[in-house]
Amino acid sequence: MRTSQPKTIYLSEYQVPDFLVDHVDLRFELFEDGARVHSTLTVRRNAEARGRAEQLELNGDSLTLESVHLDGRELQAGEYEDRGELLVVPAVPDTFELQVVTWLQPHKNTRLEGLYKSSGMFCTQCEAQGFRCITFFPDRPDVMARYRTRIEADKSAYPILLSNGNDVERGDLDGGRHFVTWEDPFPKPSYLFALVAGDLVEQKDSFTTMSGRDIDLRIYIEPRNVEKTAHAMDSLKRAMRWDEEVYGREYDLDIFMIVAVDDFNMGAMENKGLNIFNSSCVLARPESETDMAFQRIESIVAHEYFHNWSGNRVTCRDWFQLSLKEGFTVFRDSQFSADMGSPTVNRIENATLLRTAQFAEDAGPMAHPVRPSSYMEITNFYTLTIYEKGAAVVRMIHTLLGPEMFRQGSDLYFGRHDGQAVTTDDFVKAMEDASGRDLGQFRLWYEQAGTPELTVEDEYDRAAQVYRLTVRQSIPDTPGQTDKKPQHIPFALGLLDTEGNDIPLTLAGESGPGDTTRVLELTEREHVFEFTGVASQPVPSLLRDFSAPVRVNYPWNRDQLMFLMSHDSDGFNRWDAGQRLAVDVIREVAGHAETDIDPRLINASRTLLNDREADQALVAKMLQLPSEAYLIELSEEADVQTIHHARERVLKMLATALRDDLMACYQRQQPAERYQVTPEDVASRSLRNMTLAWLLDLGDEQARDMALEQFRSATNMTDQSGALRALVNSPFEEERSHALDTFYQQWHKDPQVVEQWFSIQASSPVSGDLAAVRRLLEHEAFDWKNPNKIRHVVGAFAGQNLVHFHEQDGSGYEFLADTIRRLDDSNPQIAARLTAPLTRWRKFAHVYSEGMRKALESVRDKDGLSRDVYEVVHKSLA
Ligand code: 0A1
Ligand code: ZN
Repeated sequence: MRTSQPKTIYLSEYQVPDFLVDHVDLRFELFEDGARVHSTLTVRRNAEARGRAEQLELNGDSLTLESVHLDGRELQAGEYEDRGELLVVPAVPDTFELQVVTWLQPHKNTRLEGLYKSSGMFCTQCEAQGFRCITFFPDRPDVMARYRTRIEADKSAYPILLSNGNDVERGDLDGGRHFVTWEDPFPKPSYLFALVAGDLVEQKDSFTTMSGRDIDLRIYIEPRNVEKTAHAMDSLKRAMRWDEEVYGREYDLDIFMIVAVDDFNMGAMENKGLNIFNSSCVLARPESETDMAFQRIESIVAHEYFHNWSGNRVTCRDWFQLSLKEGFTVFRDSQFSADMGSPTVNRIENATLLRTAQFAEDAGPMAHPVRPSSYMEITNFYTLTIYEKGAAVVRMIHTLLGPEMFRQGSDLYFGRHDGQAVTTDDFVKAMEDASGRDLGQFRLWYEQAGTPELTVEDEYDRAAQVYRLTVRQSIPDTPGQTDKKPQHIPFALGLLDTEGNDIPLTLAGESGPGDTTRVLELTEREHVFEFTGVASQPVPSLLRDFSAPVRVNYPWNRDQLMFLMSHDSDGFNRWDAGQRLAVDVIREVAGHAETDIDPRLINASRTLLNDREADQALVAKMLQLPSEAYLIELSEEADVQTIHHARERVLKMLATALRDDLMACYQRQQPAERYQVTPEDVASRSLRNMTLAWLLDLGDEQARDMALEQFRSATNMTDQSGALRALVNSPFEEERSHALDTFYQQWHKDPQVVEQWFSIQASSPVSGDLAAVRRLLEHEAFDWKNPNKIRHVVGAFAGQNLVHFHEQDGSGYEFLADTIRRLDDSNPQIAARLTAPLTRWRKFAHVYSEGMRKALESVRDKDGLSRDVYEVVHKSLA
């Protein structure tokens, strides 16, 4: 544990590895009180690094070293040095075999990195640097090796033994033990290694690839979850087909396995041929999981599967290149989700995540480029910037090149770099080489942090029929970066005429009318675009389909926003216009208790509620008011209480004015005969739950009875939990606690549903105050060792229940700081992630920021702070 400042690692100091490993032979002896790992590495000096190091250095973390052999001879003390985080063998030949035996204690591993136990089963998590918790190894992604893994364990307690690749041998051993040997023919970095041993049930299916190979598909779960695998299996098959059709990528091994585990730090992990999933990201059935869970599972199953090419076959040279695999893979999974569901809704959801949370990260003390240039603890860099902004950057390349050229670029990338560990620059280079486009300036998206801001002005010359748009870009300073260069931004736009129709766009100097949506390319600090032949003053529809991850400032008035809401041919901008209108109205009433809300917002909402022709999925999105988090993001010095109350008041006034329309809309959304996750059905359930929530917020007694009835008669979790949430957030105390009890009694055996039950309470602005949250921590179902439980109580409180977390007495901040200090010892990754809400302290008005800063300081002052939390806290206070 920490006594000194952790080391910062710099991209500029990257050097090729001194030694390469061609083959790794592992033998795991698994016991109840520990595990012995025998590792045999076939090592050679790297020709590219010749002349550098004499000595071999292998990474290790929390290992007990039992023995070291070099080419069959046991090394004596003095012939090697165990420095804890490094095993050093001073003099080694150019090629040799190194055998290392280590002893681990998986049952005591609460960090959930390396080899650990989750509900009785052994499992591993090696990304980013967990393999060094298993054995000494050059634990860096540019060392790629072939692995052979033999697992030995008690046969009755651990009948299923899994690792990467194909199983090549199995048999019984003395003492009721057995073994299975796995061989992975594809060279891989150590972070993709995986092992699972447990008493698991296997669900099987198969997939025939485009070249006619039959692939065995298997999902492994605990027996209680047998009913919950169908959706993941279907999603997997859809993803496999889609990757063939859209990217020409075929699966390469004969078997593809997924394992569900309850204790997992993240969502899921793409280990070669053996993906390991957090149960909540893979298991679902309609009765117990919501539409959101179904959609999340489809996209995460696809995400992990897509990594087989974007990440595994072509991997990262070093961890600064993390977005090479993550940005590209998120882009791929979001294309997939758009193809499977509603593209517009998908775009809205992606953009919301970016604009709310990634923009906030990019404006805070942890801001970093898509390709960072330094870090202390790499697990802190699994961020929205690496994932979501990284995906937005790939999307912009797609927009600039067009789908055909982009596909040629991706073919070239996969073909050129198959089996290699490469950089984001190699990715961009392949796109350039395939398309002939110069992406030189575009590369700044990888190097510069911060969200570009576009300020747009316009001018209409009626006599000349010319419409002139001036677009200026600026990029705010971020830690360590000032005076940024302008970036290359694809800026899609359209112009609407007075009827609301798209105007064909002709730029000065062009002949003939062009398309109605044009992608203008911004490369300078300022551009002036002149559109000719514009017969009347148009309304601009800017940044269509959110064509770049930027902020846009343009002074639309409310009538123009209403006009865009009902006429824009771009669904995303119809939604965005509604959001801008709502933001404007909420801001107007903020702090002014006597101000009425603009009737135009009421009318717009009424039109939406009664519009049965429009795409209901879009309608459901458009009716949702901007979140508190987004409103905070938009403010200069956020006053959380004022924002919360203003938003609440607008919601109440809307609900009051629209009561009858809400009732009618609710009644129209009759539950479907059969549960399906189609965009239409999801929209209908979402409208039903939203209208119910609005009505209950009013304290409407008829709505209360409707909610109770929905709660009782629901045949799927979306409806049941929707009713529960509405009751929990209503003023009806008795019904609320009765529904909560009933729900818990019904579902207490299902940990995933209990997580929902926790988060509905912890995130409730009505009943989820700090005292209530503390009671949840005492509940029998709460478990400090399970990251999901922590996320659904503490994470939900600090991340979603803003009005209670930001109590002005600072109690919410102190509570979070206590929690972080407590978790810092047992699970530093989770502790560091929980710190995020405090890091933005400078964004808040003084009454809040002081308390947040103090809470951070109290974490900083803890003895033996982990490297994970150290980095976040020190950077936030700097
Ligand atoms: N690569 C995984 C996410 C992941 C990252 C780190 C982990 O442990 C520290 C676990 C999973 C993905 O993108 O899905
Ligand atoms: Zn990923």
